[in-house]
Parts: sequence; C-alpha cells; structure tokens
Amino acid sequence: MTIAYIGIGANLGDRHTQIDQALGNFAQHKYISLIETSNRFSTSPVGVLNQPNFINLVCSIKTSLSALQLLDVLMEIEQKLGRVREGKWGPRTIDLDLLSFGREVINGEKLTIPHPRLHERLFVLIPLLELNLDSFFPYTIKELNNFVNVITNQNISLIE
Ligand code: PH2
Ligand code: MG
Ligand code: MG
Repeated sequence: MTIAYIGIGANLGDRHTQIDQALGNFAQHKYISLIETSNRFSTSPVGVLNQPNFINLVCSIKTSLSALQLLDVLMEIEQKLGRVREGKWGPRTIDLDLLSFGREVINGEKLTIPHPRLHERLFVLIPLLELNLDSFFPYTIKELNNFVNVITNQNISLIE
C-alpha cells in the first residue's frame, strides 16, 4: 500500500460538483481508498492568466496500484467527468495531478514524481500543508492563508 497525494483543480462548469464526483470516484475505486481532503481554495490562474479562477484542493489516498496504474485511473476519471483539453495550462472542468507517490522519485516519459511544479505553486503547497499541519503547526488553515498573503510580499534568500 502506498500513500499518494493528488492535486485537484477545476475552473469550468459546475466546479464543486465535478470535484465531488472526482472524490467519489476515488472513494469507490476497488484499489483506492480516500484518506483525507483539504479545504477548497479559490485561486487566481497561474501560467495562462486570461481564464476563470480555479477551485483547488489536495487529497491523500491509499492504493495498491503502481504509480503508472494510478496515473491511468486519474486520466480515466478526467475523461469520465468530461475533461476537454484546451491546450497546456488552459481552462478545464477537472484536472487531477499526481503530486507524490510514497517516497518514490520517478523521471519517466509519462510521469514525473514528485510533480515538477509542485514547489512553485501556492495552490498546491497550501492545501498540502493543511493536510500535514497537525504535525507541526498550531495554526488553522484560515490563519495560515492570511499569513501567506503577507508572506508573498516579502523577500527571502538563502545565505550560502
Ligand atoms: N492549473 C494549471 C495552470 N494554472 N492555476 C490555478 N490557480 N490552479 C490550477 O489548478 C492551475 C493553474 C495547469 O494544470
Ligand atoms: Mg495541473
Ligand atoms: Mg494535469
């Protein structure tokens, strides 16, 4: 059994319902169990800027599938929920991104794990942090969200 984190995004159609359906598909899958979901966040688009705001969240799952099998399942669910690809980083009804798969590092043709842009996207980092918050932070996700809005105006650089 492997614990994996999945990033979920939607910015077209009935976003909350599509997200509910994606989570329902995880919960009902024979080889997947849903562990936890973060709150949902309204986020401004990153990359292609002239598109609607997204709803983003992260969930953790447990699975007996391999990473590539899980990737196939994610793509199947995207298709089932009517995903139409509007080019790279364009608007989408549902986007399911495999962020991590246990502690595996994968640099394959179809799949890069951990997700190559995870660390530069607040819409992934904040919900990921929320799911791991208990372990080291006394703050609620709301407080943390407020801090981040302050933090992103600050500069920090590592002294080497
Ligand atoms: N996904 C992208 C590109 N840009 N921006 C936000 N806010 N949320 C996303 O999920 C997102 C994005 C490509 O998958
Ligand atoms: Mg994505
Ligand atoms: Mg994707």
